[in-house]
Amino acid sequence: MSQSMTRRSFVKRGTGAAVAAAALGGGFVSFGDWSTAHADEAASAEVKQVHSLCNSCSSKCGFTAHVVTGRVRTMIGDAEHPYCDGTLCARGYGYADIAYSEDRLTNPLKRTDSGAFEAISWDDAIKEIAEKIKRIVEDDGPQALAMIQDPRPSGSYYTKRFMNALGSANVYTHGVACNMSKVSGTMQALGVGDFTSDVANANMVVFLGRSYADGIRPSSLHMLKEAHDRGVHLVMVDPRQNASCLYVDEWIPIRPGTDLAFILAMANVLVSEDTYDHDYIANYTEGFEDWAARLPEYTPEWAAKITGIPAETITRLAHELWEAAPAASIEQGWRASFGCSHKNSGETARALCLFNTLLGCWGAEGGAVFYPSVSAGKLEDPRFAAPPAPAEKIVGAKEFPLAAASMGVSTYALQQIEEGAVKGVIFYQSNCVGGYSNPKQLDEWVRKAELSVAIDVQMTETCAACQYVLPDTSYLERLEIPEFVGGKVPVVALRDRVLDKIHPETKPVDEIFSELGRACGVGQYFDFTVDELADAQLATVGLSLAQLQKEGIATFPEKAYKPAPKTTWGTPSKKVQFTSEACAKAGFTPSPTWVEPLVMPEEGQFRLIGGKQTIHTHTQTANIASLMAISEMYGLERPWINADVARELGIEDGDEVEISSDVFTGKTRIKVTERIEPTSIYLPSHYGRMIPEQHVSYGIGLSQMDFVPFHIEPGYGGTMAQETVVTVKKAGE
Ligand SMILES: Nc1nc2c(c(=O)[nH]1)N[C@H]1C(S)=C(S)[C@@H](COP(=O)(O)OP(=O)(O)OC[C@H]3O[C@@H](n4cnc5c(=O)[nH]c(N)nc54)[C@H](O)[C@@H]3O)O[C@H]1N2
Ligand SMILES: Nc1nc2c(c(=O)[nH]1)N[C@H]1C(S)=C(S)[C@@H](COP(=O)(O)OP(=O)(O)OC[C@H]3O[C@@H](n4cnc5c(=O)[nH]c(N)nc54)[C@H](O)[C@@H]3O)O[C@H]1N2
Ligand code: SF4
Ligand SMILES: [Mo]
Repeated sequence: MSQSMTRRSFVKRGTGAAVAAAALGGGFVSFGDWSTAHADEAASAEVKQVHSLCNSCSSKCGFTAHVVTGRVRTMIGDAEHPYCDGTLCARGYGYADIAYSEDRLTNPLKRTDSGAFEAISWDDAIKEIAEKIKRIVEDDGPQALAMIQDPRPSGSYYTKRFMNALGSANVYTHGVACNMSKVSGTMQALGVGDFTSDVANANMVVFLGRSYADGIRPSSLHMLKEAHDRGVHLVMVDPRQNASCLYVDEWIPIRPGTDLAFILAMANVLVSEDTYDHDYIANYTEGFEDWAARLPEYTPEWAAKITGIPAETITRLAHELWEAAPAASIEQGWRASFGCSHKNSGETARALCLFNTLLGCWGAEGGAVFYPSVSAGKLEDPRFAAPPAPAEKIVGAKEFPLAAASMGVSTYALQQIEEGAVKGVIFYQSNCVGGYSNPKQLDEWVRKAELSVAIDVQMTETCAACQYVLPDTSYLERLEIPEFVGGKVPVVALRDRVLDKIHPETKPVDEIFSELGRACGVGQYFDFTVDELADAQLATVGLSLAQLQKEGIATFPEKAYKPAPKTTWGTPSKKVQFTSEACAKAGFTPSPTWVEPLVMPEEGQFRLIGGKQTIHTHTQTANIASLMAISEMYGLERPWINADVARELGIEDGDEVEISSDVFTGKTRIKVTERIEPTSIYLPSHYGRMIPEQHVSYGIGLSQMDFVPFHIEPGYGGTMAQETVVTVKKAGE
């Protein structure tokens, strides 16, 4: 940003509200070198303000983009957006560069017999893909098709509509490699997938590896800081001293994969000492006696041996939580311990919910709460009528009965290509091959499919495995359907067209699936534009598209959260379920007990763990030059090893090391630190991209998933991303 510009603030928000460029305030990322190079041009040009939603991670924060001569100059986070809370994170700014990336896909591509990709026309691409889809549906039925997509507003809607129109139930998300086991375990206990720890108002919160300062959602991080400033007792139980530890009182190192033992032992302390919320248990729960009878063997001493946390610390934390209750909880986490990492992730999530039940914290101020949300009502216009519900359940539902059907076991669906049950697969905004399980294995299966299509903005591991690659517009160039977001005050917000289309041969998701739908003979379900659909959905909540485009975000204050104890639940019994018939049928005990991780590191071995870094998202930001420059400046791609262990192995900070698992060996520089417990190696999640067309990210660092064999968490369907052990030695020795 040019320093010579006069600064004053905008007084009015509104699409198209044109103000002088001199009005720009603030200044952060470069958005390339454009701003300085074009400062004079900008000074005389008009600034257009457009409200939209970030696409750099699933939080989809709201912002107002300031556009000058067709380029994004700055973005201001929406104060009312429940996830953004007025601030975007570094990734939100950095990822805006994707629109102008030199590595953008600009034409449909088809893999030729030689293995190289060549450009083809949209007409040919749609025709050829539709022919293959029709043939698969005719010969093998619609369940032989699978769609894997990242849950974003238009993507979720159009991919599901397209698949259901063909008769297929097989719409998958990235859940297997994210939070599916957590959602599924929580469903078994509570009949709902998520809750929120009211950190700001709590007396005490224990985090099991959920790091608000690494796995960023701005509002959560603000809440953590606020709680810390207020003196809330915050405890981080994590193999690493992660970045959130800046704001907590205690870091308690734990051996990864053992959180379930820690929870069971704390539950045992409370139940054996008769310190739990008897009234709540008596009135609003079912099956408590079953759990109470199973807990005695899980003593703090037993758990200490497994977790590495001293028995007295486990006992003390249980006592402190009870004293702080009901304004206390174990935070529900997102990915690491419960989401998808271990053989016991789903059961860890279930036990966590039951432990919180002992505290009587559901719905209590400072406890664990459920924020309201609003959704679009039924659309009367017959053009929007939903296709009939598919006759069968999503492939994988039988084999993984506890897996949330709204997410599905995508990796199992790909495995079914080998078995011949799945013949065609389409990826929308998903780098499944690069990150959902072992990439080599997934690549092999995708290449065997009769039809494989990836819709993306740049070449990726997933695109490289497919026959057809279709170029989407970037998120800054398309309107999507409204996004309803739950929160203290629920809102609806909109991704809008911030920029005109940059590459003429790219198409937004709504057009791609509408055209494919027509070519596949189900065009009657796509007889509307995205603008019409968005307007119709908004009309059901008393708004219009034009209004939301002008305002950017609409709040529903009449639906605002009011603290009240939660006494009815979405389970079959309408109570918190200490026992679950479905879990018992899937081979677990009716109430949760200890489940060994699949592998445990022995002498000389380490569990390879992952974790987010503040400035990157999964695999998608590694190719953003401004963000990767920060990684390179600070050596962020380096794995971490415990300092004492490194000394024993003769490894020094910055040494090149060789890391090996059963399925992969890789070399990289290492970071030696006191901030990790001795049985773990931490590999930041975002590196090791091996796609030459990604000019920035290619070949930097290692990818965690390469080290993990293909396997699936029993019952729950998670990818078991941390069920692998590795050895480490100095390279060349
Ligand atoms: N910067 C950034 N923010 C993001 C994302 C991103 O890619 N980048 N992605 C978003 C998404 S989709 C998600 S799912 C969330 C993920 O957010 P988190 O759930 O916070 O995810 P992770 O970073 O995987 O893990 C958090 C911590 O768990 C620790 N950990 C690893 N294994 C264990 C274990 O067995 N037990 C315990 N107790 N701790 C363990 C790690 O050291 C790490 O510090 O972040 C969201 N926000
Ligand atoms: N190696 C590795 N694997 C991981 C993770 C990790 O951090 N590292 N994180 C795990 C977690 S928590 C999750 S939630 C999942 C996330 O898994 P995904 O949702 O698959 O996320 P990404 O790996 O970032 O891949 C997103 C893909 O979408 C593309 N994309 C971006 N914008 C657009 C767009 O506007 N249109 C289209 N069509 N495509 C677009 C990107 O280029 C990228 O290929 O991955 C899991 N697996
Ligand atoms: S948390 Fe950051 S990357 Fe994610 S949507 Fe918000 S601003 Fe974008
Ligand atoms: Mo995730």
